[in-house]
Amino acid sequence: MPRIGHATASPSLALIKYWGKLSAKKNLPATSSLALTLSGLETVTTARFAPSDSVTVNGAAQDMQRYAAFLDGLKHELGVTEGVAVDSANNFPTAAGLASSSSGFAAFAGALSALAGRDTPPEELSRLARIGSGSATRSVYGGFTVFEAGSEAARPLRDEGFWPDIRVLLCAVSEAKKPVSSRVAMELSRTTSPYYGEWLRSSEALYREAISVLETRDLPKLGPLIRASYLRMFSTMFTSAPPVIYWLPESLALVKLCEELRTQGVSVWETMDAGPQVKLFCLGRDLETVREAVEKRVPSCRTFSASPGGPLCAWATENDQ
Ligand code: 2P0
Repeated sequence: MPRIGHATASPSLALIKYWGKLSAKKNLPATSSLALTLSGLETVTTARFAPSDSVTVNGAAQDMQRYAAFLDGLKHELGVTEGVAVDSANNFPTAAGLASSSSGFAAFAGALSALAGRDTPPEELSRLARIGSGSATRSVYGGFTVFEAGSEAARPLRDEGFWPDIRVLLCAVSEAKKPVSSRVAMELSRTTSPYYGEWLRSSEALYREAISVLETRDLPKLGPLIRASYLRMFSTMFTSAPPVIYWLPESLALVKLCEELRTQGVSVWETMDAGPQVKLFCLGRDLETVREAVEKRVPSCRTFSASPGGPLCAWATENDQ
């Protein structure tokens, strides 16, 4: 059996959001999401056999409670009976709302599969990654992906070559770890927000329309759907008890900046996830204009640009290569 399993995966940024679960135990999504896998941001993971199970992220030992159900299920499916040491590193801020759990759990599943000497098909890796994190199902694939309500795995929709000119500018306004995990926040939305039912209903309509508009690669048409999805998702957080407010003043400053840029003819459309960071969709020709405007408006903000990224990659070696 090979000694080291390796995997790399990139984060999955949702245009149309997954927010809420049909089953917490099976981690099945209550809404259908449409997402883009991002190049340039990457999780690199290695897995080795060890006397007992351990996980590190960027060198820091993790609380095994968060990983126990995922790791036990994964080992069972892959036929691994030994302990495993899994070490993961991100080249971007972790647990701050830049979707590190999507690439992290996808790469985790890939590295363990490689360690077990398995050539697990992507649809199976996507299903296995789901128990770690819903969005990780999508990070198994490159380009545009979908993860439909009630399904056990994501599927690829269009590969990374489909819309080469689309860009994402990730604007990290704070690198602090988020105060409430997305798992806890989405459960609060489900159980306490009076708007949750309407979110589910209207999200499905947005998803269908976005899938159809994506085919045109027309950003001014897709942008309003991207915006509606994140704002409706946040409406359920703002109206839960207690309310979950991830936004910072700098987040709102960037939302307003996008409004201004659009009035000046720049097609830039923001989205946000479970954190204060703002992610901007634009075309390659507008990227530097948008970046300059962001850095001028919020000088403390760190920006990262991304294009459509490729799928998870997993392999095994006999030693550290
Ligand atoms: C998404 N997010 O579609 C949505 C939008 C954040 C906001 O999926 O509970 O780590 O582990 O399945 O996937 C982030 O939550 O949640 C997420 P779990 P996950 O990208």
